[in-house]
Amino acid sequence: MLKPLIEPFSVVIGGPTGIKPYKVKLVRRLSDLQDFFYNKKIVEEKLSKGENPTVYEVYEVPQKPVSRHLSLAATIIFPGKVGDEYYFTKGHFHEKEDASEVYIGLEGEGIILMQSRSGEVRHLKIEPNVAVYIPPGFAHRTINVGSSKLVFLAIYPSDAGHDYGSIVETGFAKLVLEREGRPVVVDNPTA
Ligand code: M6P
Ligand code: ZN
Repeated sequence: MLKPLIEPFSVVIGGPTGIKPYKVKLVRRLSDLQDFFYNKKIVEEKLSKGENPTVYEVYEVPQKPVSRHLSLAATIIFPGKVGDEYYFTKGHFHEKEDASEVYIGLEGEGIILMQSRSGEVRHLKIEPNVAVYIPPGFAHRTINVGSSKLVFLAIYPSDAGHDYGSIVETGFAKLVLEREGRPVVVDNPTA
């Protein structure tokens, strides 16, 4: 039987939301990321002073969560740090283990940290004119290592799902920290 047709559409890339139009907006503030930054003391201090900055925003055009669809999302990570650790996305494994993803850099400079279930770590640069392929089985976190916002487009199977629990439990084996004004990838002492 023929599957019902989905209407083709396009989005415009650029502007304050990364893509336009979008369907869903997510805002992740420092309080949402309390369990993810390695220096929890600094996070607590900031929050207790009433500081709760937006770390990143996601503008999505999701499709029905079935395997024949791809979803689009633009992510904007603002520049900033918690102590010496640059702002980042939570990072996730896909619930559907065979789901891959493509990131395309639009603005700013960042690092994509990838880690397999068995602890193998890879990292690649993301910046304008760079597309990064994230193979199945790698958790992925994006870190803004620049002084302006980092914007990237993500394209992923709509039924990929997000598993954040494993990241909270074990942490990424590497951290991206500022040392003498430059980003360095170091071992995570708490992982
Ligand atoms: C990209 C995609 C989204 C993801 C977002 C933020 O746009 O990978 O699926 O939600 O980045 O990343 P996270 O969900 O790890 O916070
Ligand atoms: Zn993903």
